[in-house]
Amino acid sequence: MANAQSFTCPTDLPSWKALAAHAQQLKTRHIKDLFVADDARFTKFSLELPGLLLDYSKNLLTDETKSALLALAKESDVEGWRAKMFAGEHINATEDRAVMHVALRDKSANPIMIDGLDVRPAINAELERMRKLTHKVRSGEWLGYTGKTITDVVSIGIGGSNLGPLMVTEGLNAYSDKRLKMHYVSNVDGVQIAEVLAELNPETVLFVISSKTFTTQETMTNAKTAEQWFMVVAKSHAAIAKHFVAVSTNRKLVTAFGIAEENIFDMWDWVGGRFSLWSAIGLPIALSLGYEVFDELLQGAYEMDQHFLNAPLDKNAPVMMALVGIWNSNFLGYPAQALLPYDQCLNRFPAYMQQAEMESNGKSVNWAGEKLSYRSAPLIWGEVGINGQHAFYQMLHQGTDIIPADFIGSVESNINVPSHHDILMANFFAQSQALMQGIDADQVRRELTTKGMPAARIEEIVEHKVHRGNRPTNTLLLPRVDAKTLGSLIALYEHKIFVQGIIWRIHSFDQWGVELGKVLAAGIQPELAPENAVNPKHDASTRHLIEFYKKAKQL
Ligand code: G6Q
Repeated sequence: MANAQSFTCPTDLPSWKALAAHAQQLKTRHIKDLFVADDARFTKFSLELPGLLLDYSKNLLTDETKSALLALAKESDVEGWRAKMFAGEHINATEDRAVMHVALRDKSANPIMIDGLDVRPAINAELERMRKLTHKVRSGEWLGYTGKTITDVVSIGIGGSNLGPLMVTEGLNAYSDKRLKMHYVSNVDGVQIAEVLAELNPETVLFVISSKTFTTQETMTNAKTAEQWFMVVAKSHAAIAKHFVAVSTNRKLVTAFGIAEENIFDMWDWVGGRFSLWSAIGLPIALSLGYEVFDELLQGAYEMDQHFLNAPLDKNAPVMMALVGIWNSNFLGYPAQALLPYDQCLNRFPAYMQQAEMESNGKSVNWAGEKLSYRSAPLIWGEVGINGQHAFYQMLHQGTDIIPADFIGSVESNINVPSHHDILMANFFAQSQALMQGIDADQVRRELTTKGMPAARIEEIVEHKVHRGNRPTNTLLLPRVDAKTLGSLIALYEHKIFVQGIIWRIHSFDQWGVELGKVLAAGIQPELAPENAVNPKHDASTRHLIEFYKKAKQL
């Protein structure tokens, strides 16, 4: 297995030790003073790529920090591991798999070798099948069992088989011709599917069942409910072929479910669920926006892959974002990381990236299974920034914890409503400035005095109005949120996650932490039936909760 070789714990690396000592000095400094001291700060700590500006100058870092962070990347052999990932080595060691979502968007003509096999023909074949299906459905050529065209698509899947397509279709809605109405069902709470089905006609709906394993309980339950709803009206199993398609690695189970062979889209075990929107899991994206738009998304991601592969580390956006994140979390001790898009099209981006980062890097043992003595993924959370300003920004500005944030905005809005975008962007620029600069007591006093407030009253409230600032942010500016820039943005974060996982020496591509709860739920489920007893071996809390639930249900 690829990671089982000996490795140096990051805390033993000279660069880590240097960074730890350096952090003690820098903690006494203020970012605004670093700007005063260095006219070239923005130029030094920003990167301009085609379609993306990354400004990381509003972080508490200097030239010395940057050099030491780059040394950390070198000493951690980020470049070597990057080469291994792109070469299809089994870097997902606990599952003994390659990690090759990059293959899905590789626009070169070169062979892509995984386990001794060129997978390019298989990838291209699936893309071509996606293109054809998309064309047929969108053009009206694909007819339902009563000869009507498809008007609605219901995508059933959860986690990695849901969040990506949902985020992208919602985000790029401005590019949709609205020929098909999209619906997403992920929750096993029947409320969601019931509400979706209530407004649909079985004759004009296409269900896309997306599940890499085709065993996920939530997805299978929703798929069965959809099938039953459909059969009540259609009454013919043959009709299913015109209304159900599936995306999975598990053809056997999909066929057993009753979905026609020709309606099964393949994916592969070397694509992790949370990195799978580039595969046929992205079918709802293509159906909603057209295959060409999906292809643009792939193109954008491919361009970021090429940048990640080829740019020197100090000019490499994913690498620099990863290093700045590590600096903030491991050396300055900040416990979380906010994602704050100032573009409605990125509404779901924080939720999507929350899964990508926290499921990948929320681990507490290293490659050798030893307990980490340092933090891995910080808490990743966020919300559209302008809404956040009226909700949780209070804590970002004045709370006891410092929460570094990524501000993501665009030069042009996808829908130009006069005057709105500049108002939005004025807030975008102002908030990261405010977080960095803050406002001290003397400034507050001056402002309140100018407003005519009596001195005694000023002294009562001055400390409450002080913003200490020194709160780090990155700013990412896109020309606009279109398929290509969104593809690049997602890939940027994917590679950031990869780099951080390598430096932390953790397995980023497994997710064993989601298993235990599933196993326990399977044991509890039969206990919820009235005729069955609650397991007396449960802890007292769980036992009482289940008993309370069962009793209340029978009232
Ligand atoms: C992603 C995770 C997880 C997964 C879902 C759905 O990396 O593994 O979110 O995508 O549990 O799994 P299936 O696609 O197998 O239904």
